[in-house]
Parts: sequence; structure tokens; C-alpha cells
Amino acid sequence: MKTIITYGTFDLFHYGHVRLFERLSEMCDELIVGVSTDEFNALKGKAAFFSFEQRAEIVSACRFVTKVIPEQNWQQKSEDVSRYDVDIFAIGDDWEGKFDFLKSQCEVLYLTRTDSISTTEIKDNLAIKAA
Ligand code: C2G
Repeated sequence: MKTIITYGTFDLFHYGHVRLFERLSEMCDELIVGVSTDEFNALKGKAAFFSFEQRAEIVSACRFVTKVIPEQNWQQKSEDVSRYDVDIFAIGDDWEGKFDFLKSQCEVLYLTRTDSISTTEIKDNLAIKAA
């Protein structure tokens, strides 16, 4: 049984997120997603449109996702890898190199982000249309 874990805010869920989950699900039997809590987002300097509960509900509804857990801090990844017997930690390559410390516990994968879509771009485009 191969298990992958990934983490993120996943606000305004879009096809970039879906394609990440789809690619990861093709590499494993179980895909665990850590969704950033609102408190942790504040630490990341992010303010999501949807609350943690709403974002967790949306991510849980994605057919590629097996389990959703809260991402509450930067430190939990190592513990999560052990707790859930994770084989691969994966995240988009905008984080390239940032989580190499996990290589002592599991494989670390940085996947290419999907081009020309981001939550920020969605928000900016909507703001322009509303103006
Ligand atoms: N992503 C992607 N393609 C996009 C947009 C996002 O592949 N067009 C990926 C990102 O690379 C990331 C995941 O989707 O792996 C979630 O992105 P965000 O919600 O922006 O998460 P982030 O703020 O990067 O938080 O501890 C890790 C952090 O919680 C990651």
C-alpha cells in the first residue's frame, strides 16, 4: 500500500489543484491532503476566501483524495509522515527544495505546477471584472 501526503491552502479550488491530486493519485493507493487551517494560513500570510471547514469539505469531495487532515503548523510534516506511514511527500515545485529535510523519512517529490491558474489570479481577475 503506497501512501502520498501533500499540504496546502486549496482556496477557491481549481483545476490546478485537481491536476495535482490526479497526478499524485496515479502514483499511490492512498492520497492524504493536509489542508491549512485558518490560523496556519495567517502564519503563512494568507487569507483564504473559504474557511478551513469549507476548504476541507471541498478537498474531501475530490475523488482523488483519500483522507483530509488539518495542517496546523510547519513542524507537523515529519510526525505526519511517521503517523500515516507515508512513502512520498509531494508538493508543487514552487516549494522546490524547501522540504528536503523529509528525505530521511520518505521520498520527496516537487511536481510542476499547472500553468496560468492560481487562486491569486482568480481573485485578481474577479476584482477587475467587478471594478
Ligand atoms: N498548485 C499547482 N498548480 C497551480 C496552483 C497550485 O500544482 N496552478 C499546487 C501548489 O504547488 C501546491 C498546492 O497546489 O502544491 C496547493 O497550493 P496552495 O493552496 O497555494 O498551497 P500553499 O499556500 O503553497 O501551501 O506546508 C505547505 C503549504 O501549506 C503549501
